[in-house]
Amino acid sequence: MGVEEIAAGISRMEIRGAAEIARKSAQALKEEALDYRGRDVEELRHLLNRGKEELLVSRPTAISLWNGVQAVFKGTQSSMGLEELRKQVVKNADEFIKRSKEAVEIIGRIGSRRVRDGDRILTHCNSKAALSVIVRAHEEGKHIEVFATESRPWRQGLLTVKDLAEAGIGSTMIVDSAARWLMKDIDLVLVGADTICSNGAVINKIGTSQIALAAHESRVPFMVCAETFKFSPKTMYGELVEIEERDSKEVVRPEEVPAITKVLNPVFDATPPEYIDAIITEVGVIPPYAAYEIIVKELGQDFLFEENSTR
Ligand code: RI2
Repeated sequence: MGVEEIAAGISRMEIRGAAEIARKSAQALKEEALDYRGRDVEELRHLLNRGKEELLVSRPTAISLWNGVQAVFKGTQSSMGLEELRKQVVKNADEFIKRSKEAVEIIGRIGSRRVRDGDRILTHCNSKAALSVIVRAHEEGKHIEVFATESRPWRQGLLTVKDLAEAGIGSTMIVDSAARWLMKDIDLVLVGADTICSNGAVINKIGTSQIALAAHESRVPFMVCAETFKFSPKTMYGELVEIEERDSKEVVRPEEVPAITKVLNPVFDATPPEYIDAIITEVGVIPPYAAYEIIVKELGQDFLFEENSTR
């Protein structure tokens, strides 16, 4: 599939999940470079930059997509010849895809140590990073009970209960608004992330912040499972995260509400760091306030300044 088809698939959410959209975007740019049959390095560079812009607008909230695309372009100086540029793009894309998959597995191993035998775990939406922790704990023989929210309006919870069943784990689904009612019976909340800001705030599926609030009220540990490429260098320089609002038809059919009625469909929200007990990454378990360190150490100071110097 070419860049255009991948970008369209991501914006229609046929391709979804913050890590998966980043991997598919890297793959699309790799194929763009491999399929180029011209002999003009500037033409290839133009095609890759055009592809980058198309991919970046497909899902504006998840920084994983931006970090994934940036990783593909790393070290592609303008002095490079055609074959050198092609090789670098392919190498970067392969490395990003490989490391991103390894990261999920490492998060599972590290996160499972925070799951106790007998824990009742609540998860929201469909996060492969959060599921990696849950499945790993199950594989290690821990007796866990898993509750999954439906995650309206896209209902990613249906994917979660299927993923769990495929791993041999039964689970219980609840409607999103039952989360606080259930919290008295929960021992641990595990969710994913689309973007983690430099102040430790976590952008994730709409409803995450309400669950975090309910967990905080009930003293239930609330942990975010996220690869380091979900941390946002842009927020370090003051940029705010755009909260994607999608078509109201994902919430109700037009004929279900009076013409005078509006329907709002924001699909992400922000959870402040004070409601987050830990962020489980592939480089370790960190407090949300260590997000700044992760951004600088994992993405590199020079890279940050370079990106912002072109503003
Ligand atoms: P992984 C998803 O967004 C959910 O918000 C999920 O928590 C997050 O991406 C991270 O998912 P959407 O694609 O990368 O369902 O952990 O809108 O799979």
